[in-house]
Amino acid sequence: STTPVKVAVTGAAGQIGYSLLFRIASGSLFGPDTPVELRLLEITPALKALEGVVMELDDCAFPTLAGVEIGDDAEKVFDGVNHALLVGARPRGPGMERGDLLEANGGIFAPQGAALNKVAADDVRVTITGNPANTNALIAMNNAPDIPNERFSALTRLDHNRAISQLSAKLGVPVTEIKKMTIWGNHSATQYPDLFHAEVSGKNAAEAVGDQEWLENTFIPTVAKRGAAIIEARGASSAASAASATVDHARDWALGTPEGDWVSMSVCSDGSYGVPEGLISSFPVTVKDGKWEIVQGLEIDDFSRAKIDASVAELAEERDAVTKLGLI
Ligand code: NAX
Repeated sequence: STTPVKVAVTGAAGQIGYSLLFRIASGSLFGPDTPVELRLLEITPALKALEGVVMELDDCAFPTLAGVEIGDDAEKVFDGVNHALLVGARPRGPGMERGDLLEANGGIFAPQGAALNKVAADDVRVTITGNPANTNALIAMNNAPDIPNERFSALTRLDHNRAISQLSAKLGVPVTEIKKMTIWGNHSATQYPDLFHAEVSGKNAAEAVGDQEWLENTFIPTVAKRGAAIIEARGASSAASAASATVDHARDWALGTPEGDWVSMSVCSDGSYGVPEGLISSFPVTVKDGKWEIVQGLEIDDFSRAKIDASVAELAEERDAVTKLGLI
């Protein structure tokens, strides 16, 4: 029998957790032949609700679910984990400034990074979904000195999937015809969804659209502000789509990206495309044998350059703020 893959999920009693856990347990992440053991972290007051979620997981009798452990102590829950999906975060409350938000999340992601550093498996891969995702990932990474930087990532796959969906609707083509989508920069309103390198049925997507006005004034803001539109319509933030994107991200990182395509992941910059080294920024990446590589050699025109630079400047500001707070 195969040894189960240990997957930690934080914020497991939250809305994303309620969708994500069932996807992982049912085999959507590693396929029908790989058993998974779930390690679920919550804050103490949410443990009772989490017990209820675990009752429902039990009631699904998933063949791939080898076990579930829950707790409020990161060092226990993260023990031996191969994948850590850090979803739980502190949302921005009324009257909270960005600095307050970064500080509150530093109080979560610094100790979680340190706990992973201490007890996670040697091959651990860490994905941060909880916002502000890129900077939370930066904090966790910098508090885990023994885990290689390339094992930390932040989720921009939801933005990537949203961009594919918007383009598919605009051109009336199936999503399967769209390849090489890229989200650059921060998972925030400054993100840059790039159609100049994307392909539709093998042809350049920006040319297939042939409408710079739509690209600039409809496509980019629709993708970047989709989260707010969901809240407006649903009365709650995106959850199932965020869970689905988290599964896509972790699966492609573990099992690889398809030949002739790439995905968007926020990873530690090596200076590619002028993004300062050490920032966790979204790039086009391919994955092989569990290792991501930033796609090299793409030509960046002035329009794209300005968009990437603006989003990266925001990431640099966030890094400076958490540096001042002593979080990294
Ligand atoms: P919820 O508020 O429903 O759930 C968050 C859960 O995290 C709660 O159950 C809370 O008790 C728990 N939690 C808080 N602090 C914790 C800690 N220190 N350790 C363990 N658990 C802790 O939020 P939900 O809708 O599930 O969203 C979770 C996070 O994902 C938020 O930060 C949200 O902003 C972020 N998102 C990120 C997206 C992305 O694309 N990167 C998109 C969706 C989502 O907005």
